[in-house]
Amino acid sequence: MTWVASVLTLFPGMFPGPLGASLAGRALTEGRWRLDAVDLRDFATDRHRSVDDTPFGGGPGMVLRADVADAALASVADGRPMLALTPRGRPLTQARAAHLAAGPGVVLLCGRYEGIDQRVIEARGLEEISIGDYVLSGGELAAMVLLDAAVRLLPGVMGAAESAREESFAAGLLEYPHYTRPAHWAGRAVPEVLLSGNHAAIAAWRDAEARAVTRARRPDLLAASPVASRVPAP
Ligand code: 9D3
Repeated sequence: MTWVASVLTLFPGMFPGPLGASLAGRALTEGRWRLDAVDLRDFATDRHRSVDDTPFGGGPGMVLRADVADAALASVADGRPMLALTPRGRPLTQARAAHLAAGPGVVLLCGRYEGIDQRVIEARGLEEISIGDYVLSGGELAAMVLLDAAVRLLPGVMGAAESAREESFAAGLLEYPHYTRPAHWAGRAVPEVLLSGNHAAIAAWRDAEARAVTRARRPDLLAASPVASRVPAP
């Protein structure tokens, strides 16, 4: 019943790390989810406790051994979805995070080295997930990103008002710009419409700003979203 995340890693000391602070950390303290960091090295079998080896076929770097990863996965497998954080995975999406949050939890295998032996990925049916097109030094920070995205969606973690507002924003536009006091700062004024008290005008201005920033920065979102591409009423 409690949502459980098991993270298989060579650096269990990295967890909970930043997840221990803020929203996810409070939820962890409140028992809304559990985090279980598992040391891959505990599943090594030789006297040097090796977890990696050189790639068959040659090439740079080292590969996480299938037998070690498999034994670690077997130690936690209980029907939860099993994912591997790797740079060659499908990009993480809000929809995937929401789907995982709706289930019993996750088992996350963190990549390190050049990669993970393909046979354990196939044998365990691991779903490979990336968090974007940039190079990290391992899967641990990516696992934390995935967990943060999922845990905030667990029942009782976000406030109800916040959740509802977010659902209405799932439409797929970037947000309009925000302003607070002071109304004048460093020679810069807040856009006048925001001080007008005219709520219809404010809503129209925010909508136009959201479309403009989305068109400039993320035209892909405009193309994908039915709401985003709708022409506003005159
Ligand atoms: C040139 C070969 N590199 C692939 C891009 C090798 C390589 C680099 C970095 C292999 C592993 C890693 C470590 N990265 C991750 O484990 C990782 C990751 C990432 O680097 N970017 C985005 N998402 C992720 S999820 C795991």
